[in-house]
Amino acid sequence: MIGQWRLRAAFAARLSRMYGREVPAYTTLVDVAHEVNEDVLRKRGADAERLGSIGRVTAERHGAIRVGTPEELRQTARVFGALGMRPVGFYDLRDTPSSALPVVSTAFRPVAEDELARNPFRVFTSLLTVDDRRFFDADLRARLTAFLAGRELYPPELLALADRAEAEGELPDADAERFLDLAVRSFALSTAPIDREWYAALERVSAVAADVGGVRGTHINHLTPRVLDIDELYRRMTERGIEMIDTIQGPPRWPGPDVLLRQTSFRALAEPRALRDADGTVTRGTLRVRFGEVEARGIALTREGRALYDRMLGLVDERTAHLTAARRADVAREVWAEHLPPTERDLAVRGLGFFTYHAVPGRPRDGARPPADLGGLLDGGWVRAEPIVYEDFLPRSAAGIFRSNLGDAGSRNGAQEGGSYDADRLSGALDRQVLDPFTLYERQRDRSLALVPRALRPQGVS
Ligand code: OOG
Ligand code: NI
Repeated sequence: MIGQWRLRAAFAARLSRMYGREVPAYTTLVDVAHEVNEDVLRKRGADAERLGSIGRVTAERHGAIRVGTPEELRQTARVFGALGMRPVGFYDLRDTPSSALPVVSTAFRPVAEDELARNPFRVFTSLLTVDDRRFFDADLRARLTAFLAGRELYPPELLALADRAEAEGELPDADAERFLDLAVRSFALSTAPIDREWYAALERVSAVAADVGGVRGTHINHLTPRVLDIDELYRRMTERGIEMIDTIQGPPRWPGPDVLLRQTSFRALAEPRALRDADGTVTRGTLRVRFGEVEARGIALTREGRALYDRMLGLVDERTAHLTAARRADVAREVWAEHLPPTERDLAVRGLGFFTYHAVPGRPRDGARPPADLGGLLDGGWVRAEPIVYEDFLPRSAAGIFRSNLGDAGSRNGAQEGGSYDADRLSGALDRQVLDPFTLYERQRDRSLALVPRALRPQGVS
């Protein structure tokens, strides 16, 4: 029998091998990420593993896919449900300035601590908002709806195996093999010819719409390994002659603790695709859609910490409105130094970062009473704080990654109403609850905190 986490780990590894064959520069990215991780481990020792064991970090990947309809999204949830992955977080990218991104998104990922430690594979999954009138007029919407209704992303046999794996938590070896084979193949780039005119009609609205609604299947759009020093990785990739996008998205490099998520990518490469002309002839052309991304993960921020992060981004925007992109990083470092505490201890005490808390063995001593406040407990060595790693995504970084890899900005009709979309509506479309990431981190922290008072109670006192 193969249990869910082994299925998940095997799926992530096979998907990574397949993507490496499809997009060879991705293999270079993975190799360089591993080299950097080994160097960081040598230099920093145990400290390098503060946000995850090297085993976890080496295997860690996230992928991104895009689907066209709620039904396709529900089927996707069944496939990932088999791997112990649940929808977490809601991201609405439709208002992104200067690029047409007609999608709302969630990420499928494991949620339990031990499952994340075993293999944290996650997939950022975007749903095309076909009924958003700012992007699609009545005619295009009707054609798109008809096109999407006529395709099948996953074979029924795969979905049946997925339902069994989800319900039973495991599959017999032979079924597991079949499931993995069908699942990985569902995310390969399709060789079916693309209708050139249809693809172009969608591309005029949005390159993302064309990537979703212009083809007969879905595919991995990018895969992302995790790296322990993203600035060093950026340098080494550039040295190897691979053209990277011009920034690292997210927080700047700074001397304090890593928080949230920093990401960068190499530019989408021209891939050969079969294109069909109006007269039926099929020719080979190329499309630039798929790329490789890399990320460094930091400490999860509380709601207050996240509000501070968003405020800091706003401040950086204000101060850099007239400056070059290169100066932006310097200004961001200044803003960070002004606002974000420079130590894990202060992130914890000011309630900005998520940690789990653990009574230090050896306490209580001499019947002394522990201090009542978190700062006192940490400073007096009564309690140790372990950072909780950020497992989710950042909407602005996601928009930046989408945007930097689109050839054309597309178009949006500002005179139309987009219609509101939120986590509840996405839960309805999915028929599964979209979980709130903050709640998950809070529960993890609170479970650890609940054990502390008992462990610290002076002996003999009950
Ligand atoms: C998803 C972009 C978002 C990330 O890491 O923020 C993303 C996409 O391009 O489909 O993957
Ligand atoms: Ni990504």
